[in-house]
Amino acid sequence: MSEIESSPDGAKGAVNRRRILWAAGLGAGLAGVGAGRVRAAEPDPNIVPVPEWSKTLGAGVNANPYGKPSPFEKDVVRREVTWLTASSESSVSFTPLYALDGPITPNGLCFVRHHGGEAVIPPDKYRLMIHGMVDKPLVFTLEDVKRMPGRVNRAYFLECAANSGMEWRGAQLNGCQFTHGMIHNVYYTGVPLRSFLEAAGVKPKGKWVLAEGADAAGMTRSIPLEKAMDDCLVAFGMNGEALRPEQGYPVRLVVPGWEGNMWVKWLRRIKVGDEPWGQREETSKYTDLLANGEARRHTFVMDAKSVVTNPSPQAPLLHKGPNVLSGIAWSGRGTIKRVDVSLDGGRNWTTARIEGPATPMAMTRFYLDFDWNGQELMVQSRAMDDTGYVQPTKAALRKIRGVNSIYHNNGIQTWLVRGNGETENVEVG
Ligand SMILES: Nc1nc2c(c(=O)[nH]1)N[C@H]1C(S)=C(S)[C@@H](COP(=O)(O)O)O[C@H]1N2
Ligand SMILES: [Mo]
Repeated sequence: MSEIESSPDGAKGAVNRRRILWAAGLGAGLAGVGAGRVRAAEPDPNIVPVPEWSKTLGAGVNANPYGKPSPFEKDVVRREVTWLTASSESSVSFTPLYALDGPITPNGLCFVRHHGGEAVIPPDKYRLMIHGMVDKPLVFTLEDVKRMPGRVNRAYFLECAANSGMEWRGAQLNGCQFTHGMIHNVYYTGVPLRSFLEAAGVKPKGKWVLAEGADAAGMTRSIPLEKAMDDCLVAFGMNGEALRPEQGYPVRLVVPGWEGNMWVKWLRRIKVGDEPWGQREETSKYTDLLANGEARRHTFVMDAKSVVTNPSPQAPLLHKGPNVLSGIAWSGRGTIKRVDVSLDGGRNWTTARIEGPATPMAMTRFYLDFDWNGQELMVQSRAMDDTGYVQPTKAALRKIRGVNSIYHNNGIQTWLVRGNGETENVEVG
């Protein structure tokens, strides 16, 4: 199958992907969009005998007190790209987007990004401090956090600003797990941050908050008070259970639509101040150097973006005839309104079917049923949100941002599907 199977870190040999010119390889007769008929095997009871697994009793109801995926799904796991970072305590593992469906990411497969490894916090020792320019500094236990009135459940995507960051200078990593896998989308249970700030009483001079984590990195970010009072959450649950340790157990900050770095895990304190603090993660990191030498900073919002997850390099096309193309789209500015798909490198577009909830700042699933007769395809998707923003091409993005950037690459992705179904990360020029 794909080379990802043989090299678990995915990327070796994927460097310098072939740059495909606009018209290259595109003959006449592109795939007809629309469903054909799936041909199933003739029903002959003699060739479908009672299978082995029907002849003995299976395992009991509590063989796994905490359930696990089927052993046949053992390859559906987070993966690292080992050459990307020097140590795994300050690194990232990627969501296996190619093997997932629907809009929600399972807890055990949410990508993980640490700067100082995972903090282990006994829940009875947990404390959240609200201080700085407030009338009354407060300290909350975990029980206090859970007793706050106004608890909510909200699905939001979290995307690291560096997602697709390795692709700024050209197609590089061969799989949507690696090009787009620094994203997850879960249901958070938590309390609006506003409630904590109001309890402490923000002084009129307070305009920013500093959020700090209790991990060895002590990660800190400045957040405008307006955002903190708007939709940020102090979250303790994900997809109906406690936060996973790697996602910040017992409490993390949720900053809807804004870059993942601001979603401080193992949240320890919120300090109110009158200006941003200029921490490492908002100066030397998470700024983008433009071609003219100026740096874009405080680029908080994640713009609309999408990617086709099937087919993709780790999920090649296996059958001619009817196929289901699938992908995800999201926008930090609002709700995904429409996703268009091209099978010919951006010449012709068909509107995909959005399926399942499309809510503000959450991941949205789309499908396109299409027929494949074995010809080469150049698969792309283009997201639009309810502000009217349209996901740009990579060429358009480079025109404004140059190629020095790491962060905020939301350009349109292209997958080349070859005649044998194998799929590769390419760019149309
Ligand atoms: N305390 C703390 N919070 C943190 C980080 C960290 O290293 N320490 N990493 C940040 C970054 S860069 C991202 S992209 C997200 C990743 O969240 P996840 O690990 O749940 O995917 O958490 C953010 N919050
Ligand atoms: Mo990040």
